[in-house]
Amino acid sequence: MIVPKPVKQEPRPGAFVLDERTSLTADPLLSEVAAWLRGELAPVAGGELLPGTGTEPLPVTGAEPLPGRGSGTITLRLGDLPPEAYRLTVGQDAEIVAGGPAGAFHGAQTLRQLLPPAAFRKAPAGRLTVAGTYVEDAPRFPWRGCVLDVARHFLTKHEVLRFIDLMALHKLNVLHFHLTDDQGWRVEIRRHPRLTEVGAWRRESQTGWNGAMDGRPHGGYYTQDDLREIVAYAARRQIMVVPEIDLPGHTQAAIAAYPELGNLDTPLEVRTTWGVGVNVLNVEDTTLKFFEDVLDEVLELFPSPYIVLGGDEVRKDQWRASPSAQRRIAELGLRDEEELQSWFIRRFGGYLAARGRRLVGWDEILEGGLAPGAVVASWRGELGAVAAARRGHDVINCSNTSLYLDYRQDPGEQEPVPFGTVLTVEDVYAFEPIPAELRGDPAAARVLGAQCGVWTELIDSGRRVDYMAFPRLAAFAETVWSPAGRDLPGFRERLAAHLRRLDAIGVEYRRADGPLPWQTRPGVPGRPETPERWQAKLDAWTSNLR
Ligand code: TNX
Repeated sequence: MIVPKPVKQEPRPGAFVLDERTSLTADPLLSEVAAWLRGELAPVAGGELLPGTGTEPLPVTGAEPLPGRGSGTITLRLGDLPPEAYRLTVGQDAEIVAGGPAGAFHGAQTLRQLLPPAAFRKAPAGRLTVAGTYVEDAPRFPWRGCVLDVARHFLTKHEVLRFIDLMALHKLNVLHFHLTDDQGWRVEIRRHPRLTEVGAWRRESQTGWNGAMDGRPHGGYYTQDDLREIVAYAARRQIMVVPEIDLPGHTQAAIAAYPELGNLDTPLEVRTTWGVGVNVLNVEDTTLKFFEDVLDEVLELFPSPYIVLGGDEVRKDQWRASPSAQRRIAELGLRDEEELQSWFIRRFGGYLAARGRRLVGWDEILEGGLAPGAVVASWRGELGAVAAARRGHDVINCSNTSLYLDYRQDPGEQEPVPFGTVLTVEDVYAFEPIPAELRGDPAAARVLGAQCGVWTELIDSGRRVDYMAFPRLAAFAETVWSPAGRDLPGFRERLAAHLRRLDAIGVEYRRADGPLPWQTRPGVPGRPETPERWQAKLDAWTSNLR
């Protein structure tokens, strides 16, 4: 009943019992994984899981091990496997053989899931037994991500760390950290302190589609120490944190802090409403330099080989009206504002490349041509993924029609204020990371994997993140980790067992049988999209990718 489903699992004789005298021995190269596993299991076992004394691991599947004798050993070993692959054998003892730390970590997560749900509590739970079993496992895709939008609604550092733990439980390995947007700037930049002094706070927030506002200030940001901690915490859990600094649109919070970055004479406030904004960066040299300063600090904080610079939903109204943008277009011999955006992104792509990093951008960066080596995060359906892969770019499939977890999970009235269309847990489970059009095409190899998205316009707290992300994130995890092909009845069974784990952790996932605590607020009508209207909108958005 492991989620995501492993490649192979079969029963074995014997049983392993976690008790206060269980020991844990690891290859020195796996000592961090061992320390992490000790940290998770020690409070439950009631012991310290000290290393065993012998250097030779105990035989795992002895002829007739006594079932449930207890005080066995957990062993983590390196073996000749790919880095993320592992083999787990459970009998009197438990042994994980892995290609590297990532594989050992995933194997350790599987071992935790094999234990009863009480293993996910933080207090001694008596003797916990695992029936003998053998698991062989490795991920289908190397990029198994989740976008976490902390710009629209701030999540405390503590909530982010908890979310990282939940991602790791599901064997996801990329946190795409959406740190900046119109509604908030969440990363401390020493050189430009007003970005957080001013840009991290807004007066109030829009609560629905009729323009209702909540009348309460909202905000917060992460200090550089917080971010270093988040990155290290994630790394220990085999998760790469990829930061996003969204440019040149989605920048009203930065412009509110430093009006000289924008195109207007009048000051702006940090944006309080949702939707694609009209305020974008200007293209002055000083603005480019400003964001190079910002990125200098961002690169220091985030060692990931990838940096996301957004590029999505850039409205061109202000550039059309701006003499300096028009001058830039003329100087560079560009055709229009679309090409100006493309130039802007290429320029920062060059900045990143010179520093050994790769640019990731949303699929709009394909418009007007893109530097080779850039990675496309395709979100408007799947056309961007197909186009990018065929043009030789690596692709991350973030299809909104399958993976946007801000969309409601049921058409019913009891759901939170709707955003977009309906996306049930079954819809997410049915997602296939390789777009249909690419099947059988060598360009399919360009699809590195996929990402689900927790966009937080209407997700205003950590509790609501739980409700929207779970259990759909578990379904997503199977689409990127488990072998191709779907088995919905099997998934339903695994999920039922998995929900007991989420219960033990204290995750407030959406329960099919209620209670549903997130009522649509009275007086805040939703704007549910009909499937037809939604499709029409998607077609319009992506017409230039066909
Ligand atoms: C589109 S994904 C956006 C986000 C919104 C999201 C809401 C992307 C590149 N742009 O800014 O939060 O839809 O579903």
